Amino acid sequence: MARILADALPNLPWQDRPAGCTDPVWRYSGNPIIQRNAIPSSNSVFNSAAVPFKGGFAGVFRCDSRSVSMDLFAGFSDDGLHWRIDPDPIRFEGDPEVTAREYRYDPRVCFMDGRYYVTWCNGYHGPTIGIGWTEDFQTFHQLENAFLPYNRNGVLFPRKIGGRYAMLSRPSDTGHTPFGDIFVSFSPDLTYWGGHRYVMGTIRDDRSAWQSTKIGPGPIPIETDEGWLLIYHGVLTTCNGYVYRVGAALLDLERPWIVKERGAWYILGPQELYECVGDVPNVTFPCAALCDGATGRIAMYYGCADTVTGIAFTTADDLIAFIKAHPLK
Ligand code: BMA
Repeated sequence: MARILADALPNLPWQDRPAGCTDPVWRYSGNPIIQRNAIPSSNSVFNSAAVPFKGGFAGVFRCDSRSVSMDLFAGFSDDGLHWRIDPDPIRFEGDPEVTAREYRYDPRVCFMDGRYYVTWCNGYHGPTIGIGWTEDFQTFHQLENAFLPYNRNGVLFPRKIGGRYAMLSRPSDTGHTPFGDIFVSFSPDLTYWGGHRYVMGTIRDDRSAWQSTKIGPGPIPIETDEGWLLIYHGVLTTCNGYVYRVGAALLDLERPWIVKERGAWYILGPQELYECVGDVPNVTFPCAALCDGATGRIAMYYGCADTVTGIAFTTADDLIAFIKAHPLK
């Protein structure tokens, strides 16, 4: 039985696997949990991140506006399912040359050393990775951008590895990026990043075609006794455009550029109407996973068709058994 090396989270949002379901991940029956018009200005609310906070939950949400601008908003929840999102965007304190907003999207939130670190795709003469932190989800401080453009999907590990902070990312281009592999970078101070190592890339043949165009890290990696459980997105180019599915892999705990296991089969993909129909059809895009160290349960938040937010459930055991049963060879 795989063990999640994290605190217990008895109030993790949860539904049991439906009778007869053999999928590794199952959706919440009340999906989507956040509608596109959750705040007065929003056209869509998706690709967002939640963490345990003060006995309940807090999060950072991507709300695209009705002028179709992209920005980040704080939100709070008692149960992880019903959210109150602040109608005003997060204002970051810091060097005005860095905090000046072009656009902000696809946040992740990582709790480390008493702080909630936020990483996101930040417009700075092209997309790069912004980093900030908060202790209360009211005051947010912004640090230097982690990388030069172009990069999307910056995802911190929840502890230092070999004495250094570690972050997965996906170097990209300034457009819709028809390529992309996952790398890991290290930093002594969350400002200067280096020691870049290649983790894993696309599979450009039919061993695993759902991840043939590009891949990118999703939620904060989950530490288990079998390795870092990485949930990631993979993209296929079809005659109707990109299709975003979700996969899983296990990375070495101390050398996280070494892939121990990787599934050939996706774990979740656009199949429900709210995942297939929206502003960008056929997108399931995971950005956060709550986990319970006591039971191994995982609740994953994911954007649906770039329009609404859903939640789905699994366990570390289910995911690891699934990727071992359908390994990439
Ligand atoms: C990516 C990002 C994501 C989005 C995806 C599908 O480039 O914009 O936020 O979910 O495309 O449109």
